[in-house]
Amino acid sequence: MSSLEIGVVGLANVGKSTLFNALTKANVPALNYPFCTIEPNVGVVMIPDERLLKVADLVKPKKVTGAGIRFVDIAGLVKGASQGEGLGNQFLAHIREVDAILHVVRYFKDPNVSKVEGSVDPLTDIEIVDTELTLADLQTLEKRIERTERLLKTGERKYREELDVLNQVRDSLDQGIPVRRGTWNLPNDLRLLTAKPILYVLNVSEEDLLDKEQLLGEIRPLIDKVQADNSQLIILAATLEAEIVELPTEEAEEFMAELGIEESGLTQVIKGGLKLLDLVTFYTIKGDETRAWLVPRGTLAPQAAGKIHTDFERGFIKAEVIQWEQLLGCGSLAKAREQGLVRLEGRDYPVQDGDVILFHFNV
Ligand SMILES: Nc1nc2c(ncn2[C@@H]2O[C@H](COP(=O)(O)OP(=O)(O)OP(=O)(O)O)[C@@H](O)[C@H]2O)c(=O)[nH]1
Ligand SMILES: [Mg+2]
Repeated sequence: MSSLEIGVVGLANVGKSTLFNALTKANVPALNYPFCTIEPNVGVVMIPDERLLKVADLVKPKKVTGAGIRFVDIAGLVKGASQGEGLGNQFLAHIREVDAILHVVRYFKDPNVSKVEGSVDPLTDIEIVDTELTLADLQTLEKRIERTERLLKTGERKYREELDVLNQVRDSLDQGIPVRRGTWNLPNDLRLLTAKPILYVLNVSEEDLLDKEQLLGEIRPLIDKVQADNSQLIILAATLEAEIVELPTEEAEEFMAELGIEESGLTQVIKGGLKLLDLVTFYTIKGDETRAWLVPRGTLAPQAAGKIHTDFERGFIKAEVIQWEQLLGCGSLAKAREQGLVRLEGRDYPVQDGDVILFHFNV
């Protein structure tokens, strides 16, 4: 994973592609027509990072590379998608590989934009999508269970264990409990959809944004659900976000202030995503490139090195580490070394957010 991958899901016509466009500035058609997204659309954005810019200002490399977020926009789901309704299941396959799901829920009430599943009702809509993800997972599990049962005949013990877990997960899913609620020892390649963390985006109207208090009162049940699930909730107006990305920075800021928007949708999604997945950022400054990298909190130095190159992980010797602010304070890595502020860390060092790291390895 060189970037964080996020798959966008939701019912038809809720504003997924509008938001995807705003987030990536890509140009996929956003039309008032259900299922206008018929090919999966993929867009990558670099994560804006002030710390990276400051470090680069000091190091003056030829190239500065931020960590990326990759968005995958898929067609709207409908009731029965997992059974092949609508454009259905085929699209769910496009998001098996993502790290997290961005679930767009419609709250704007525009009679001109047809709504496929009845009235505007976030919790019911979420349930429909959840059900489809659950059904898709059940299908994946059934297939896997069949395969494992066949492999069991080889007499290898691990298949017995795998089958037990698969059956337990299936039973739990059958009761409507998403996989992410449990801690299962599942095969890595299974990639169940309900195992992925969820970032909900409530797509509201301009008026809703102007009366936040009223809005928050109205959606209390949704907020409670999101909290109970350990998910994250983002509130934005996709159409406004799409307008904002077209404006020059200064005008965009003015426009946002007028509308009471404190942070752009992209900033909110990035922050929410990093928090949801509990990711930390570290920096490398070697050679021509100063670069930001994302790893899950608790990642040890050799595995962090392995993100850069698999050889780095295999041949890992040690890491020179300094917090970015300390490095800035010293003025250069050489001076930081002189002052004894650069630490030597070994294989058991968990990378901290904001570390600048120089890996030593032999290949
Ligand atoms: N009024 C209003 N309309 C919106 C908003 N967000 C999206 N729309 C409109 O809703 C229609 C559908 O938006 P899309 O972004 O294409 O929706 P989608 O979820 O990608 O739809 P499918 O790909 O067909 O599932 C378009 O006409 C958008 O302009 C919003 O916040 N307010
Ligand atoms: Mg779309």
